[in-house]
Amino acid sequence: MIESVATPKNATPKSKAQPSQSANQSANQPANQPANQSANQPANQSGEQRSGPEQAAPTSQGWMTPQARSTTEQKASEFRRVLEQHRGERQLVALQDFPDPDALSCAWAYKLIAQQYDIRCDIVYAGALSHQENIALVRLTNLPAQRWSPQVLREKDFSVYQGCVYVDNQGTTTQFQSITQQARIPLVVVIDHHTAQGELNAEFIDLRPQVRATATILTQYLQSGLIKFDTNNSEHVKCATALMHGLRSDTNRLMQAQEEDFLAAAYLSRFYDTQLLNSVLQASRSKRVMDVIERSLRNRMLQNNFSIAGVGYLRYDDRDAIPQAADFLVTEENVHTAVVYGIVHDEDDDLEVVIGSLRTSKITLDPDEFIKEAFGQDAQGRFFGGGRSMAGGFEIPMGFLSGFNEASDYTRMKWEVFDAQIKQKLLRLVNPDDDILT
Ligand SMILES: [Mn+2]
Repeated sequence: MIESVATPKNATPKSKAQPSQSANQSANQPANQPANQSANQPANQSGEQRSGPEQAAPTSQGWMTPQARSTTEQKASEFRRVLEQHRGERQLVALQDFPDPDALSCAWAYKLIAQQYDIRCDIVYAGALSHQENIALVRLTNLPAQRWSPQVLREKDFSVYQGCVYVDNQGTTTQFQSITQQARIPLVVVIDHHTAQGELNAEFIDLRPQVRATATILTQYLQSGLIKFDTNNSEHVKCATALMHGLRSDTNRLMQAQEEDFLAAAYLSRFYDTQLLNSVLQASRSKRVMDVIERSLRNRMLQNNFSIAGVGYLRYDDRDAIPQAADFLVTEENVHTAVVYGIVHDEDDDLEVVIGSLRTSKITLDPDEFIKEAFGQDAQGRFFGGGRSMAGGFEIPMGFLSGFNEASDYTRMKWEVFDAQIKQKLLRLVNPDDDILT
């Protein structure tokens, strides 16, 4: 675990806004928290000013674009029906192996919605909470997510679950996909904003690739009345804060937000705790993460407005240093796209995997397409990665070459081979004309 997370000292109400480092986003601009906003005065005065829930509901619906409203209305009634059919069951909400704030907060919102149907949810991830803000988010809000290590996974009895749920992913980025398939746990719900990653066999699917954050979708469900948030309920306030963080984090602090994301944020502003959010955003980076960022800076190669950097080996718990380094490299003048990758070593399982992140500010570059095109598919026809608007990631298993070797020459050689291979694949797209010239 990264040791540097927000301490209670950082979390004092008096602390002023610091430069924000949204979990997946660049980190060089202030968080712009209005100074006069106070967590103790949520904007929700509807209780006093209006006369009852039957009038509050249409107001909430008003916080949506007409298109979002019709999608949400249609989806919400389908969602209700599915939840009703699964009343009293126990479900596994599987997050990607390295969950981000959008995923964590949406899983929590789903859990709260499902609770109303007496559905008990366990929110689980198999990898690690790597980003300092994600650790702070989980600790400071008591977010009910559990890490199941490879050992726990081997010993768990999955027969207690009647259903599996993916939020902010489609199973392709979680080890739980194969496990739940083997255990024959039916896939009940998928809610995501990534582009379709293949055939999905779920009872309820809400895929909206045009939406910038899954938190926007879940917030629209809240607005449609699937659960009524209450500012006097601290769990609701914390979940709304987590959703606000997820939404901001996936939209580069709302800079890439679209109308419906802003409207969702506006709705959440009635409930969320600004001071709590501020504490999460103030989590500092560990030295090891800083070292990876330094390596990326030193090793970067600039070509055709791309910045490409291999950072060598890093520990499993520091995996999130890679997207943070990419966030940083893309801020350089004349750079529109940054790709950072390294070999992540998992000591628990003595496994190694190449992990990479792409960040782009170029509107015409589709990260999903770029990564699929650059790295292609594995023997089973699965892509090594994909993306959403402005960001993408990839994971390439090292197979037979995986595992620690004491000979430093061998370790160096192995890195050089992977480094050269990844560069070659990327440069084919960065310099498309080279193929013709040589
Ligand atoms: Mn997301």
